[in-house]
Amino acid sequence: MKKCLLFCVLMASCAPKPFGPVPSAAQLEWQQTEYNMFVHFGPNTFSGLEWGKGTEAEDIFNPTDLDCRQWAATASAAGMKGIIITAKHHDGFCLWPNPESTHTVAQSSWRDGHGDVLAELSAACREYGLKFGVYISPWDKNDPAYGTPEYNDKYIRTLQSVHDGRYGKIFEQWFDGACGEGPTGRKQVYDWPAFNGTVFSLSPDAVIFSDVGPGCRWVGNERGVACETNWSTLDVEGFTPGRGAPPRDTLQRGNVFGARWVPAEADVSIRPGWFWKESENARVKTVEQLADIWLTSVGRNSLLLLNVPPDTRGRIHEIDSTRLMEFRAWREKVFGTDLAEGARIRRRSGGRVLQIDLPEYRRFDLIQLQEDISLGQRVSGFKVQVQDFDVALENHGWVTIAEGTTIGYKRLVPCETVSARRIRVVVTGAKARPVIKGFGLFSRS
Ligand code: FUL
Repeated sequence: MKKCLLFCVLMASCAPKPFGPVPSAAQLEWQQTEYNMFVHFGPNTFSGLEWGKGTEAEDIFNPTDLDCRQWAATASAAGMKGIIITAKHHDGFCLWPNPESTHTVAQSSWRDGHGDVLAELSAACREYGLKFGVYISPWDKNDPAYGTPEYNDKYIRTLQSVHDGRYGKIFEQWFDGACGEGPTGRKQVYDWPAFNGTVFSLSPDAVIFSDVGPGCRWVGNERGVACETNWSTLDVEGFTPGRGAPPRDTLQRGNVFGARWVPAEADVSIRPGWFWKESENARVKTVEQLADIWLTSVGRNSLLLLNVPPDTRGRIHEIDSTRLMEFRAWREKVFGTDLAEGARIRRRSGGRVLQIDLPEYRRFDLIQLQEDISLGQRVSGFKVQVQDFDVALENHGWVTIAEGTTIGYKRLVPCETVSARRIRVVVTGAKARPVIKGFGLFSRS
């Protein structure tokens, strides 16, 4: 009994402790979703504009066959875990009957003013087991109060009308940083502490997106490309979303010793624009383009938020949904078989070396590494080597096939096709004792 207790105490004292900023439970769950659907839908779907003017008549919003269950079924079949919708874009039009606004579905003749897209989508997400999130643009080109302190109060009540529980749990609140002129030519000074505080008071588990978080950060471009070095930590002191955000290269990389856990989210559209346009039907991204995006986003410690805009019927177009299924098939082909399956994995040198012995020679061209981020992000450099006595006699035959910097939640490292039986990961730099908890090998051919 005593021995057993001593063993437990020893094990506990050897177990790695958290180092630096760590994710909250909500951020961890968010990161594990990996791949979510972004939905841009509103007056722009019907006008063909990317940024509406705010003066559009409410009747312009008139989907002929809205089917949020089709969106949810598509997202689920595509392997996504959640949907985030533009409940309000910069034109100010609200897809729900927001009592704070006179520019909403309630003023349109769509469904005689009784429609509520958020109600339909949140119900569809529940039915399909998806998370539900909202983009509520602070920039409002319609509201006459925009540019005055009164607008901040109205905007807070707007947030409350979505986060008050009527649409169920909201997993992500998307705050776009754009801050242009309102209908009177004035710009707004946003009250970010009050906006964030409102969301947290009603949806304590929501991950808040903005240029600087606090839940997750913009990746610094709209191409779906994080930097190879991508820290989930960021210094946010002195920065505000929109005006005065950190430089874009910082957003792509994070800060190595950043004080807060603010992981990257890569938002990118499956089409050239964010809103649906018939003229872009032939320009939906190819599977090859989506595969590249997967490697540069999810494969570089970022979440992928892929925009799939519904058309004027209010349905995801057949071209887009077919492409999503083809892309899923590609991921299943590549990631469906982990060639490291059955390997004997040994940790050496205080976790700095991971030695992998496969049951036989196997061919691969993609290596997957994962840190246990619940303890913080630690690794700043690594090498992947294979043992080949025929090629190199020095260094016990270890030949480097890939090198990298950060790992984080997930890192996918492409390499030349190699056939190997003994592999090792050597951590060449780390802020604290490395805790690599995932290793995989895949073949893209
Ligand atoms: C940007 C917006 O201005 C675009 O219209 C789009 O919503 C994109 C996701 O964010 O900042």
